[in-house]
Amino acid sequence: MISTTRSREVAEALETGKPVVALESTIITHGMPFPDNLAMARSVEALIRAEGAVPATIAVIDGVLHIGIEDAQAEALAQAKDPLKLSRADLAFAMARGLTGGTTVAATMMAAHMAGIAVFATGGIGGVHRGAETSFDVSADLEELARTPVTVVCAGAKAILDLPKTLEILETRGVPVIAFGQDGFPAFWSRDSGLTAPLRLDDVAAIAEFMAARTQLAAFGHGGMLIANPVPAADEIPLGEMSAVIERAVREAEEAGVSGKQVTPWLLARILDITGGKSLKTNVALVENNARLAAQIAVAHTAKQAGA
Ligand code: PSU
Ligand code: MN
Repeated sequence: MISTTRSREVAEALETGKPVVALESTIITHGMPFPDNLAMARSVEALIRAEGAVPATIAVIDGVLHIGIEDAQAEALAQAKDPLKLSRADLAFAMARGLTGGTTVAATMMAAHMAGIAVFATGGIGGVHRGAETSFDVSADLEELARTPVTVVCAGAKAILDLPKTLEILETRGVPVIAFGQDGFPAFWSRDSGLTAPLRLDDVAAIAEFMAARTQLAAFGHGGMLIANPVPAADEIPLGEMSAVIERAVREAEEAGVSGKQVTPWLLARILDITGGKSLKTNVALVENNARLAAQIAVAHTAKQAGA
């Protein structure tokens, strides 16, 4: 038997129609080292509360799918030995086997939608990897965005991916990609990727309007949408500076024969090493920035639903 549980705070918020923001946990288990991962997990929850919304960090702990975790559980996840990285393909597997793992963007979207949560904040989404024409490595995150109606706030996608191909797949699969407050599609550590985002919106009310309009067209079976929120200027590492680091890490991953779901965590850890921790500081800043925006969107979205 599989089981799902909601934290008290999240259950109460959902039952009374308060704004809730989902958070993923692969970023805790595989995206950042301890103790920075734990500090980040705590600070994003605090930022969401400060905006008047309730955070719901999603993870599988001993086979139970948690929608909202307690601080002690975040602490355990942040230090877990060999936790799994759970995407659509293996979420139910971990639950059936009583295992522990962080949920990716794809699996977090599934859980959020099941729980009735419409807004989700993360750092960066997975996408089409460089060399995908031979490796076929395309993240399940893109497929999930195409099918599951959750608004995902991210800082774009990392330039470890093939960004033009990633945007092409999102367009093909009917996923709106909206840059927030600028024309350019942001590239995670960098505010600009050199690519123009397909859509642009400049304020939270306009995003809530767009979400409501899509809900009205639900008969067409819409999936999610992506809000690409550039990292604050004070924290960014310009693309020019990141490019050489990324090239090197991607080359080394190929030489080491890294494949499958190890690719993204391996590259993240390697880039952190090469930049001497500078990339991590930017990573934390952009996740915090996304949590703040996601909370504001959730507040505007619930107000709109309530007819306010
Ligand atoms: N990108 C990041 N940091 C991350 C991830 C992606 O900048 O931690 C994680 C997210 O959980 C994302 C997952 O959903 O990696 C994508 O992995 P894959 O490419 O194997 O689908
Ligand atoms: Mn992959």
